[in-house]
Amino acid sequence: MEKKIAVIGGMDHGKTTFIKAVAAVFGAEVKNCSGDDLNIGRTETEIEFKGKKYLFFDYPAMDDYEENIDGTEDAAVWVVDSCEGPMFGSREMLALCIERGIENYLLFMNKSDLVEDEEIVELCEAETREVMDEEGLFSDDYPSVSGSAKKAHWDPESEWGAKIFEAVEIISEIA
Ligand SMILES: Nc1nc2c(ncn2[C@@H]2O[C@H](COP(=O)(O)OP(=O)(O)O)[C@@H](O)[C@H]2O)c(=O)[nH]1
Ligand SMILES: [Mg+2]
Repeated sequence: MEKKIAVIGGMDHGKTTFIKAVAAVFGAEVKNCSGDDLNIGRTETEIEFKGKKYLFFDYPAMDDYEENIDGTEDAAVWVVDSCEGPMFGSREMLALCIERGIENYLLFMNKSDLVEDEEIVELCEAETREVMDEEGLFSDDYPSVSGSAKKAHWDPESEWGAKIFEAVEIISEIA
């Protein structure tokens, strides 16, 4: 059975780029699935890893998540812009996932190519974990990877690509 991995996070924090990076690293196709008028622009890719299939997907807006997240997802990747931290709106998205029954989470601290001071990433991650705690998760239980979806998408063979690989490896362990 295919594992379903929701990619969540604030607008422009890099959800779709993360999916493109996963596709690039695993040599998979990216699909832009346009649905009906209410529900357009789902991006997805399906990869195979260690004999299992994983479907990564995101949507453009909170409404789409509201409509589609149903708890059958095996995990969620929370993509956070490392320059900004958890954006207003992403808390609601996390709360929705928790409420609908998603239990497994990976934090992906994105855009680390733009951050000069490593402390900023750490601060943003700490803020993100605070949101998780406030939403009732025990944030220490959840892994994180910091990387750059954009760089990995451009150059999947690079060290940035290796970070995406690491993220998928972790997902295969938690999902
Ligand atoms: N510098 C940099 N830009 C990124 C990175 N990931 C995404 N972006 C850019 O951020 C913008 C928003 O990305 P997108 O994936 O569409 O965000 P989404 O709204 O969360 O799906 C785009 O211009 C991306 O090229 C990254 O790791 N580094
Ligand atoms: Mg998107």
